[in-house]
Amino acid sequence: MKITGAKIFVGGPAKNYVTIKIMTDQGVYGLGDATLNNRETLPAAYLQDYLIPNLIGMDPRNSEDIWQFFYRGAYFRRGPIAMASFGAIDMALWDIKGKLANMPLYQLFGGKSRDGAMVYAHATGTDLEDLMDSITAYVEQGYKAVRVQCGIPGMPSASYAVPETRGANKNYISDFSGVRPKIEVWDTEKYLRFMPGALAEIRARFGPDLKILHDVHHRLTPREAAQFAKAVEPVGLYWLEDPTPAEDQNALRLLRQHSTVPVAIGEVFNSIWDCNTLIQEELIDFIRVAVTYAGGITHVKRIVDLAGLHHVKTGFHGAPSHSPISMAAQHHLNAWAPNFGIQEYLVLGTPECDALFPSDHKMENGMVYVSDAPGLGVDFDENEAEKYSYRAGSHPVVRLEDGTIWDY
Ligand code: GCO
Ligand code: MG
Repeated sequence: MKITGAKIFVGGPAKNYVTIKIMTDQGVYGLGDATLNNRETLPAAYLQDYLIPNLIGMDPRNSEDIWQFFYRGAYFRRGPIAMASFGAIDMALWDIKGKLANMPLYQLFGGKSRDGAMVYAHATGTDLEDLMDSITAYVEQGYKAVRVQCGIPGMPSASYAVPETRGANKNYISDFSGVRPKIEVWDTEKYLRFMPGALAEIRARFGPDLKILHDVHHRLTPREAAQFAKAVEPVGLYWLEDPTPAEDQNALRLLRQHSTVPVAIGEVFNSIWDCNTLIQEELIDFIRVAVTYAGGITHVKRIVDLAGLHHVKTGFHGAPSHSPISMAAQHHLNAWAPNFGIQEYLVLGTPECDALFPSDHKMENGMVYVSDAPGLGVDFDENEAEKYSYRAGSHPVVRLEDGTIWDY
């Protein structure tokens, strides 16, 4: 069996997705997602210029060997662009494998460990009351877990994932006004004064059962993160996400010495080597990698197995940055993983998105039920894809009030 060709599509209804379709001499094709948010043209070029010409003629069933060929063969290993590109090919090869076996992917991993996988939604508010309304709406839809982000009093601009005006829906994933980012202003002291009390009020309002998550988005120093984690301990958070910049593996040691709050990290990690120390030293509770830019199913499965040895559960990244193709790959891993924790899930479910990526993975009452179709269980409509093209976008850049650059 041979790979005969592959096509790349960049674009989408609400944001740019990078989709690969790999064709074979037996008519079976596979789909992969190489979306690297706000840098989408880069994995597309890596795939187009180097990886696809090498793929042609290879046996698509040898997904492990193909992964090793590209990873080791690159010499300059890791990094989000390369790993997103390898990841997309890997997903597509698993999709082909599942279709050849006539089985949904979770069967090839070891079958189902659960019926449905719990997901969390994103609640956000300009102020605490606005946020309470947003949480209520999700609770009423049946969600068991909600990530909560709130505007900080006195902060000169909206902070991470928080809209400018009440009830608005902020697209903080991409600002499509071009490659020049918007500037957001941040003040750690105001955040540290306000947020622990706000989280306590949310717990008091919604009672003990709601799983409350909060994302610090890498903005605290290790000492500040330890202080924050200690302060929010009585809230009983499901997790505290990215309290410190993710490159600094030492940072979490100090937090661990001061608090038992569960820590989630890893959405910017690309490799098992980025989380090896954190997992083996049991400094984290949830690993947040995504199958897209952490090298696909083959590599993420290794991370999941390593994590399982150290009581670390999964909490895969699922911001709208990812297309329904990589989300489908994660639904299959979530159905199987013995150490599954939770899945971040934002309903892309617009008619345009469903038309571009038809699938029958189901979301009901805050749980995802994986599709039983062979392979990934998601398709890609090339005619629909012709409606969309690449639009340049960017993440905001954060500055302190005196102008100093800070972490987004
Ligand atoms: C999350 C993330 C995202 C990122 C986004 C960047 O927890 O969902 O922090 O919201 O900001 O993926 O592109
Ligand atoms: Mg995050």
